[in-house]
Amino acid sequence: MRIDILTILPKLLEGPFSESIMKRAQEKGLLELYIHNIRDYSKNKHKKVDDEQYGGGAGMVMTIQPIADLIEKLTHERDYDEIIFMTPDGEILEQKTCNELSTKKNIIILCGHYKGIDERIREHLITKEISIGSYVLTGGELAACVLVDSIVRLIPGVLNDETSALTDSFQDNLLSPPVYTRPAEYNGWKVPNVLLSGNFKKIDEWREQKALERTKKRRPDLLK
Ligand code: 6GU
Repeated sequence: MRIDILTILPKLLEGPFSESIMKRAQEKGLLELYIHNIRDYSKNKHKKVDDEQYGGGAGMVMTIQPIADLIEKLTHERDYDEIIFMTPDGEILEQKTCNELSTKKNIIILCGHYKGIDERIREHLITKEISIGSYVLTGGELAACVLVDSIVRLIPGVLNDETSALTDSFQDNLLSPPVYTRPAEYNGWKVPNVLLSGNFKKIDEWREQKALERTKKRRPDLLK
């Protein structure tokens, strides 16, 4: 899978993808990630990427030209399945969308900033708008990191069996059951006996029941 991220703050994105599983996905050739600096495409003599909004009002707006030129350059080189804009007024990201996006070949992710971007970019160039929750971030970069991480870990071969995405919370609309490791007792805090029993049928039943209990208590909305 190829992901192109368009940003005015490329440094914010480089760190998270240079470590651990995201780094390994790239080394294994399962993810091709390109981070583009929108400013590099500005034809303005001061490399400006924003301007005052028409009609007046506080806050700068990202201009069309550098973003449109960059998107046009990319779409001439290959076909993209989605051109996504990260914005707090987009559709809230759910596992279902992560699953769908993980099957795509090429996607572009545009990170918004300032008051927003010129509406005509959204109207004419964007195919999907995503928010990562009902709160406001200073820009779309951290949200883009969340989105990419949630997609890439679903690409076959990215996770090993131990960390397999199949047993994730949310994949079956259930939260995960509690987990324990050695020692069996710490400060008088005990691991549930059933997990030490060696009876795997009982253990599976216990885990299922705990997952259901936890979901009912914490996220009843998932059971609807
Ligand atoms: Cl995608 N962008 C910004 N700026 N804030 C957000 C968001 C995105 N998702 C939640 N809050």
